[in-house]
Amino acid sequence: MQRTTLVQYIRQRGFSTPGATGEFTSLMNEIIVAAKIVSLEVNRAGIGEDILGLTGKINIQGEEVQKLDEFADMTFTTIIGQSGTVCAICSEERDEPLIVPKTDRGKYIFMMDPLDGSSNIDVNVGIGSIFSIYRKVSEGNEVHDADLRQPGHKQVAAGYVMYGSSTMFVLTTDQGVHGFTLDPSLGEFFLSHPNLRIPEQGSTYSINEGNMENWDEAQKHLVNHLKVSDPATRRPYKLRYIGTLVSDFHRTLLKGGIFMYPSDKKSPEGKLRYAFEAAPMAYIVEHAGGRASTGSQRILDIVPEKLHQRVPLFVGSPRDVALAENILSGKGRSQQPA
Ligand code: P6P
Repeated sequence: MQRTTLVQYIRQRGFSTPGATGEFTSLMNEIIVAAKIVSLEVNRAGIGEDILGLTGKINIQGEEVQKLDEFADMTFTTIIGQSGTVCAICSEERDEPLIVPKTDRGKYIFMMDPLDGSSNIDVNVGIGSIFSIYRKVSEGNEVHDADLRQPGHKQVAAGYVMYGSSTMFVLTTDQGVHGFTLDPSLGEFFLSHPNLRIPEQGSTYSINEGNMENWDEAQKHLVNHLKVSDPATRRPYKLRYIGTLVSDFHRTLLKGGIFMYPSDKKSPEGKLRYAFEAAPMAYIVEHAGGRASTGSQRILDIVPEKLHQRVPLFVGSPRDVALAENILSGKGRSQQPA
């Protein structure tokens, strides 16, 4: 049986895109190389060289930087920075954007969370890389703020690499959401999950209930509503929470349900970063028929005010996210017994 590789898929997409110059194809191929290198390092972490553990540094998010965080950030930055396809690289791990030297600039902006789920690295739980690609919008060769603070609906592509029981590369451009699984014996990603579509409604909710005392009353009401038994609405929902966005999102994408990281007293703007986590996941889920909001506003409509802006995130099956918005707005509370 003919098995399509990710490289072949990208090339075929390029051929079928009017006016394509090949620059996007080149950029995607560099992302694939970086993903394979990080996957290799993640999968042999703990064997031989000392790649696990902390670097002793704190990043702009105020989080302890793991050695694998730094490795992933350097790998993606170096490979993509030299590709001649991007003019700026923004990373969750870096305070400031990296502006590519004029001689190496291309027309794309690359945003990434190089290694998401750091707290799970040393305990061998799923982690991942998240990326997002925009076109430069300002005139001329200089990179401006407007290029780095675009609303999520301006993305031209978004995806993630999940370093789990197998390494998966999930990608959306403007032609559906597709999953590719790495065959380590060949070092190639093969199409394994074509045309992913999220179920209209799921039966799981995903949230860190350890934060409950910090939630507002509407959030508490929403989670309690999901726990009440009502077979007609598939309740009670099951709780699934891994603590790595890529893993919790991937399960939600395949099985349906809702992932929530609301704002709370501890994180008044929410914890997750707009450019590096919420916007790419929102772009992917909408292309798979799902929905993503802050609980009241569509994620992809937000114009970020700063590079590391955080937002609340409710993402998943359209019916589940709509129910959450309904209850959070207070409208749904009267009809929905807790
Ligand atoms: P908490 C990982 O650190 C991360 O950025 C996301 O991958 C994940 O969804 C979230 O934070 C987990 O946060 O507060 O539950 O540990």
